[in-house]
Amino acid sequence: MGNVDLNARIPNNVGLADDKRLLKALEHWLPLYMEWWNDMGPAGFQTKDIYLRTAISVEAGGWANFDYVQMPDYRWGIFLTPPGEDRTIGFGDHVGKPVWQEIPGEYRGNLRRIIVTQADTEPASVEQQRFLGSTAPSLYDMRNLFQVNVEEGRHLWAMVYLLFRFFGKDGRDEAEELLSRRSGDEDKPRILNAFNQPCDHWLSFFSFTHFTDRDGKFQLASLAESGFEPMARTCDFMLTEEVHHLFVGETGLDRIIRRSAELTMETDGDPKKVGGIPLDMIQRSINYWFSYSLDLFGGEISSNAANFFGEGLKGRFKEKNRYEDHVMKEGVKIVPNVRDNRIHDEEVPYRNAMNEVLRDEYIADCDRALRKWNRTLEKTGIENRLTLPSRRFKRHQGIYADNDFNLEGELISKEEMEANVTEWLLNDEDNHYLTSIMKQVVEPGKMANWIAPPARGINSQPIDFEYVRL
Ligand code: BYC
Ligand code: FE
Ligand code: FE
Repeated sequence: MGNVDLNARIPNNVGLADDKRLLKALEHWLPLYMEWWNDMGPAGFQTKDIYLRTAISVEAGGWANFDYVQMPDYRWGIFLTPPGEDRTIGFGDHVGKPVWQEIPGEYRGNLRRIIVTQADTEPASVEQQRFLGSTAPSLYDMRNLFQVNVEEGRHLWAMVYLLFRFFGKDGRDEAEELLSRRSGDEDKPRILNAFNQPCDHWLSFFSFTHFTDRDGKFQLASLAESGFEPMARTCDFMLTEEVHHLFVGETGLDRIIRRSAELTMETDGDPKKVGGIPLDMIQRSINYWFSYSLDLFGGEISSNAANFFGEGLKGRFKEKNRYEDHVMKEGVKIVPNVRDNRIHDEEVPYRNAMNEVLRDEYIADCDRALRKWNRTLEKTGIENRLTLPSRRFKRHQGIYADNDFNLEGELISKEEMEANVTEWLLNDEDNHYLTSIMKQVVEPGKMANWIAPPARGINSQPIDFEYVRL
């Protein structure tokens, strides 16, 4: 364990070579995965050389190698971070006992459900982003898109490894199902709602990688606390890749915001005249993807969440470092809820409010990024500012889903929502306009007019480096 076998057909540091049955099962799944990748992965660029990073080690400083790779030749591998020093369960009813190397029988169902849900999001996002290569605003951005795509593919491998290794026939069946569901499909949709929404232009792509991949950061971080050590260590390594996805989203939006502010001023408030993106459209995209991403944390009041915590399967964000009481059998959390058509504070047993505890952390992180974008706006001299909508706005899951709320989180009527929804959320007209301005830019270093250049290139390369050889 620990040493990375890079020459294996499936690169790994889990000793696959010594487990012939597992190796055989995964080698059987590999061509099915490749078939899915060819059908549903990035359309049109599979035979191009892309400047990609590949995981080659699990050491913090030296895990990545950068080189030109054709995507189907990407080395999708299975990497677990080495175990930490403290190998005891960090929270819940079993706190202090040794971590599990095998699955406790009574938690098999819940673990399977968590792993399958996590796994399902990875190929879903690749499907959602499938056609974006052909409208990339620069080679730099195109490369980043494909980097995210191959790594989401690897995240699927990370979860499928757990399914094959620990769930026998059920795991094999789930692994096949993961390749047969399709984002947005009426009959076989992906499991979670945000992963069935269209992402057909780059404003949505950057909003998605900012807001939706950020759910991934928080979910993976809570799973990295798990008492089931193989899952914890897999999720821990996934987080190292996630950093780049979040960077792509946050800086991508920042670059659009900067450019939109410049164009707004140059055109006396109508950046559409020169193919730019109006700031209110960016705000609608933020509202849209933020509210869908809030849904991904599950219900505010959830017995599932209480069980996952009590059983030691899913902790809080940075459970070990940030909290003192790791059992939380007592205590409540105040959750505003609707009763008699008014919002009242409700006391919820703390464990049942675990989804909301994690959502709080997520919102704080989104707020931090928002402040940064507003500093960008400030620097351009424009007066406009961006905001995050209330956590109650336009929810499809949880206790707020049955009512309508405005951006400030106040209860409103259905009619009021209907009258305002095109002003508040990315709408058909926006999507139509956005797809119309997005034309592929392929000259190294050049950017589409609607986005500012990045501050620097990838892996110390210049911005005009040939990130994709077309
Ligand atoms: N859409 O008790 P509740 C990522 C269902 S993203 C549809 O409120 P729970 C990535 C729920 O399944 C990270 N259905 O929620 C990002 C349940 O259904 P059943 C993904 C939903 O279970 C970008 C019912 O509602 N990882 O990695 O406490 C690119 C009541 O459930 C939704 C994980 O999610 C929804 N949004 O929490 C690539 C981690 N929300 O049983 C990758 C694993 C809830 O009534 N998952 N439902 O049929 C979990 O920990 C939990 O399943 C959830 C839900 C937090 C998602
Ligand atoms: Fe992922
Ligand atoms: Fe991601």
